[in-house]
Amino acid sequence: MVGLRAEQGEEGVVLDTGAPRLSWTVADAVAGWAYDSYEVQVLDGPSRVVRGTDGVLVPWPFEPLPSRERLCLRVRLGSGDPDEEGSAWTPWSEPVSLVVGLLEETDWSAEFVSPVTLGGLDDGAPHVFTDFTLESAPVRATLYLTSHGVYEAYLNDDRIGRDVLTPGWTAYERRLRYQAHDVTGLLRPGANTVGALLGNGWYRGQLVWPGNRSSYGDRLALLAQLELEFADGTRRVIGTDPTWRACPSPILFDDLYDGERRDLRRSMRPHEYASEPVEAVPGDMSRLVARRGPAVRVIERRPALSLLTSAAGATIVDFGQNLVGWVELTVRAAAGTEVTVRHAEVLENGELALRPLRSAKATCRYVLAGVAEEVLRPTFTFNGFRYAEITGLESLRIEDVSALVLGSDLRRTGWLETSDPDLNRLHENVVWGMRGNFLDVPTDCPQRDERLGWTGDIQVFAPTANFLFDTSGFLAGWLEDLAAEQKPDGGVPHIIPDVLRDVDPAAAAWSDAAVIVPSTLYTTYADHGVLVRQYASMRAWVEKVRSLTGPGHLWTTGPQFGDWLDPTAPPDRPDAAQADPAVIATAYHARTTRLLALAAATVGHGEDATRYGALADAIAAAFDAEYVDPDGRVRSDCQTVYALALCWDLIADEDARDLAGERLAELVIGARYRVATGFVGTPVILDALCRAGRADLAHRMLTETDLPSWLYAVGMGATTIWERWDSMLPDGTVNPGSMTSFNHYAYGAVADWMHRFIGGLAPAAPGWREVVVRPVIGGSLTHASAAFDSVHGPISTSWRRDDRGAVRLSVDVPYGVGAQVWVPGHPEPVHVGAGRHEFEGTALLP
Ligand code: RAM
Repeated sequence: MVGLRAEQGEEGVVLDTGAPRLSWTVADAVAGWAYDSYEVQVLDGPSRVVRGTDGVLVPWPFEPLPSRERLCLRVRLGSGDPDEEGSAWTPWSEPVSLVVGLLEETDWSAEFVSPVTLGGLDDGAPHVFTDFTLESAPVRATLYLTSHGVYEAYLNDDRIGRDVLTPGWTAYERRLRYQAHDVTGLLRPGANTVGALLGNGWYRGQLVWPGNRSSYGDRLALLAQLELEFADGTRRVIGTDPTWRACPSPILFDDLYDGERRDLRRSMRPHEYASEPVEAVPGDMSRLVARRGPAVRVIERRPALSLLTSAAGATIVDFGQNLVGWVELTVRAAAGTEVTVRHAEVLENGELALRPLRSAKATCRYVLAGVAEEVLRPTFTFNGFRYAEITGLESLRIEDVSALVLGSDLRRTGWLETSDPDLNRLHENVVWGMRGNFLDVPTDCPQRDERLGWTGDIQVFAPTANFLFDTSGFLAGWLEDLAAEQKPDGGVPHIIPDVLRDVDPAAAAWSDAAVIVPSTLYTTYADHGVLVRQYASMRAWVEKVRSLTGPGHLWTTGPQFGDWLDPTAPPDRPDAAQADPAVIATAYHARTTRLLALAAATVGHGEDATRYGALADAIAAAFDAEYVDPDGRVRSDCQTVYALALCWDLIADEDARDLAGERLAELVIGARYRVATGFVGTPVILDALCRAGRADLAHRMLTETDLPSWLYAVGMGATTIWERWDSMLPDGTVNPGSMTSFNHYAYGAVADWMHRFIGGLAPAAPGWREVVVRPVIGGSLTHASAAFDSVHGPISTSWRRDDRGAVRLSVDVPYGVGAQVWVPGHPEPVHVGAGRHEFEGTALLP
């Protein structure tokens, strides 16, 4: 069984290229079977046999396709000439359909249009529309559209598609995504109306700090192009131009941070309002790109768990899960009734804890029309919440409330299950942290007046993210924004898209995302194209740091975020860490330069590979000489600096390295297994303990429940990963610091360790072509299983140990992947290929 996909294979995405790369997986291959050729066939079109043994992102085997082309494609695999007798070919894959987007600027005849008097900064969302008449229904109709601001599009009374908050957020000045929808079924002979509501979104709403608006411009605008094809072969294009009109809508106010106000007495139909003309506004068409990853959608509907009464007597709904999205209410009440929904992640003293939201009002208000049953939910905002306070209704039934979970509609690819329910909850919290913060951009948090693409956060979380969900398109697109926002001297902004607009951004671990994130993508998806595209950006960043360090290679200048939110830092000094920022910065410089050298070798820049390899050696040597004592002491002597030095091979002398490992163990034991790391140390601390030969301590630390620890939050009822180890204090009050989110994924980076060391699944070659199966069986765990849906197909492990330490391990490997299996208790690995493999061993740890 062969499964084919084109590019990232995301649902509902038109291709931004006429030469899509193809990939396939092979399921149920008979042992010993292999192919040396593949045949790609366009249904009702040409077919090509190509020699090749790899099915990951192979080049398009035909002439490049033009804009708007659609076709169906299938593949089969085998050896020899498929037409010759005796040749062994698989059956054809299921066909896959491709649609090419608008590749050329000249494909667009529409222009950006904006209302003239409506839709001002303090107005509600305008509706921009046009009417047209059709003599007959078209055989095909495609609507391409995007906006300055966010839009929700309609054809007649039908909402178009399921995507929300489109076109999402990119570096708008340089990259603006458009969407394409097949709307054939929505058109009818006679009168039709097409249009879209426009909200402020990221373009014009608040961003970064309270009251900061219009980061990209102060006029909302729509670009829409409806292309119709009729049975007689004629075509017609209806595009936004100054003949379109604008009118008000039921949305009176909208802002991502503050929420939305809707008057349901007002119509959604443009003809029920007086309308005004629109005018064309400038809009650079060369910025328009098709999206790479999936759109934001409602990805789950969750019923309310319980209704509570707040200390002041208001109704509070508990959804049982901290999540990101909308509250949906079904109500029956008199016209003019005003219903208010406020959101919070936690309760404090029986009320919504609103302080962590800072200035974000996170409030949705509705004035009811008074019809039999009204469904209330917003459009142009989102909230991070577990609790919602609902006021204005005389009564509320629990079955009338649900939470609609919003997020980029990523495909789940990774799972882990253990015998410890607390670890399972921790892992589930990481998954929820990712769901909520992968909302078009990888954000730090989803609830307060921030919600920004902080580079440091995604840099540490990327390996975990790449395992849990298919991030190949999502992060590849975000990296294009990073490169687009990079400064001419190579400086990398601390948030992407960059609305902070620092003049000279360069912070270790944050700006290093420019090199580290593409490297993690290559490891996970073997997408050579990402490295090729990002290479100049990666190199420019390393060169920027080189200019800061000078010939001594030590990066001692600031400002630096350092080991952000180290647990010993006072609540309002998140940067006041134990780790010396120069030690961190220099370690990162070494790490990133090493990754650049590897990338250079991969994309065929041989000279750079040699040069940056030597530079990485020199930086490591400078680190060693300056920051490491012969007795293995690393400057500032705390968990984080040992973790970096050990994980990134920054101590050359073996004895010194062993002593550093011992010192780390001593620090961890001295801290009674509690975490003493911030954003930088946390992702590597358990790996470092394993490198120091103390996997026992890694297990012990992971299962510690006292503050600060991962399981402290679990014990406090957390359902997501918190920004601080103690976002909620042991007495149930909220940390007084001005940054206290309950949904920040950075500390969730530990899940990557859990996948590799508890699940025992680690990639050992790009695209997981090689995998190391090496669960470290210990602590209180009696069984665990992990699964990863790789580009070659599903890989999984499962182990169980009995009371006497006997372990049974099973491993499933797909075609195209080789696994190095370390059976517990055996000194040497076993190498296996496709199939299911069972092993018996003995537990390594008590
Ligand atoms: C905070 C963010 C983020 C962090 C930066 C430095 O405001 O929440 O997590 O990366 O600061």
